[in-house]
Amino acid sequence: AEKKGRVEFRDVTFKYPGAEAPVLSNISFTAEPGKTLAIIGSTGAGKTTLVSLLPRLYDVASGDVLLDGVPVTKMDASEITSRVSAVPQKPYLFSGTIEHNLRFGKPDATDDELWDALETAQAKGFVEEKSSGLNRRIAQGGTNVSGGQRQRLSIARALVTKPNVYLFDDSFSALDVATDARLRKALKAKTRDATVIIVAQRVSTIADADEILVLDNGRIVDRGTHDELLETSPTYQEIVES
Ligand code: DGT
Ligand code: MG
Repeated sequence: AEKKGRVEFRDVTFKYPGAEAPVLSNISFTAEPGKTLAIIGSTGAGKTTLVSLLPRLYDVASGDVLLDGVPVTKMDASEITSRVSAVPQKPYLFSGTIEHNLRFGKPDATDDELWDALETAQAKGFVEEKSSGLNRRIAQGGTNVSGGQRQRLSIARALVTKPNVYLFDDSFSALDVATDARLRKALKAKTRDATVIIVAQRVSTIADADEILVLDNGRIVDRGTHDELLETSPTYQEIVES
């Protein structure tokens, strides 16, 4: 069967409700199953806004966002949620147990699936270190868990649902470089058939992506692989040097 999870943006322009100027203009790209698409750009460039359009946190003003050829505006929320897992830039945890947090997108997941996701997300040791394990309580807002652990639990939660598309919005920035590398290696093995879209700040996080979009001021100013962009994109070079 054909792999599912092809994401296509067709000439997308987007304005926040009530705002005057668009924060995204004429965005077009395709992300394919089995591949990793990365988005990089300075703060305020529009990266989070861009990835919020696929799960329909907002709807586009003009253009189309398509999932396997179908505009997301024609899909219902439960279909999108089951097919697209987004790890937000500010991950949220509910007050409740770790298990409750991990099962959020897939209530019938087995314990093995939870541990497998935790292992991939480099969060297994953190959960094992207390005897309460999966029953460990997370305080409201996840305040008894560090930022990096919140990110990893949020990544594990996304893995549990086994979606066609993963969106990682700056999900690796709170991790040290070694953990970041280990996590992405494990992730790659687990998401082989899925479409992976990664928003990143660090070039090292995305250097091996199949395609990188350089976003500046709401526009894609350059695109290519890491090696191509090093040659062709002054904006990318600036990010590399920063
Ligand atoms: P980051 O996370 O700091 O690297 O920045 P990006 O690239 O994720 O930028 P983004 O998409 O959060 O913001 C793009 C522009 O949109 C920026 O000028 C701020 C504005 N913006 C973001 N969220 C909202 C919102 O909820 N309402 C309005 N009116 N503007 C917003
Ligand atoms: Mg952002």
